[in-house]
Amino acid sequence: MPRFVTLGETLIRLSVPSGYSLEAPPYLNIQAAGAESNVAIGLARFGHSASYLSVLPDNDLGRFIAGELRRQGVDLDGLAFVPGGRAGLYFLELGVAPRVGKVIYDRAGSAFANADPETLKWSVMDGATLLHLTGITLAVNASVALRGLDEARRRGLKVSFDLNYRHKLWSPERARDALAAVLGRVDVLITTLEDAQAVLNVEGTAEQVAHALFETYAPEVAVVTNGAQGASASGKEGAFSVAGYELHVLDRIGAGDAFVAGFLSGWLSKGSSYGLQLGLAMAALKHTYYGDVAWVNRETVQALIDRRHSGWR
Ligand code: KDG
Repeated sequence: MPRFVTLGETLIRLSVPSGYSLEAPPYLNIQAAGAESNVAIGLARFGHSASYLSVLPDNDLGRFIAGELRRQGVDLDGLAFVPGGRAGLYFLELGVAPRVGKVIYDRAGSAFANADPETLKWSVMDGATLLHLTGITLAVNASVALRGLDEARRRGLKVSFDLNYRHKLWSPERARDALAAVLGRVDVLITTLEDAQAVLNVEGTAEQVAHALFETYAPEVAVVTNGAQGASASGKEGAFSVAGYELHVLDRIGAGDAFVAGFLSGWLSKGSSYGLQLGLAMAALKHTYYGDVAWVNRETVQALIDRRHSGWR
């Protein structure tokens, strides 16, 4: 069985109920949320061994985040608690078509952003199969992200990287400069079509962009998601595309991470085409839950895939 490690920052997500404005929240719902911890949760819910490498403040909020990850089955041996720091926050107003959602970050100076790479418990990667991280971590603490890449490479882990561009963290130009040190060193390169265009200036359909990324950066596989349209992969095994699902969107935050968890699980067991199927089913189900977590497991994801194959869409 593969063992996964993900590296990143978990924030506290404070969301106004759907249909309300952040200017007048009747109350705020509190959850632990972060791209890489969402992936660890997805993998753990699939029955995989998933460890989370991060830094949290040694206070009640840090322990709240750790508790949420623990109850999802994520291994926390890679968590370092530091005194005196703070947890990053984000405030969220969910979009309902045609109104787009709104995110306000309050994360400057967080324990993770300020962390010295020496603080992290890199040895949790010993004997693991794959490290996953994203462009968010590169934006928030580049020294930690780059050290993570080195530590994974040194131990012979595969590395998966989701570009995950966040315009509130940095400009496309700054992201492109930082990504130059990363994209040629990963085995699985994942991005949305939109981010590939905006940040990497690669134009075309999802199939064409996946092929271009595979040719340019030579990962084992490049994966491009295109919202409800589906996703494409191009790699050593060949090129594959799978259509997305018709879905009802309650909350899209975390859907990309759900896709990544499904893709990595499927790709490592049966290759890219299965990875795309699991990833898209997992992401579709995530849209139907409030919060960053896809409350699914292997059986519910497989049941959705089977229903589609029996003619339902
Ligand atoms: O993918 C979902 C994340 O973007 C969200 O939970 C917040 O991790 C987050 C971030 O740093 O933006």
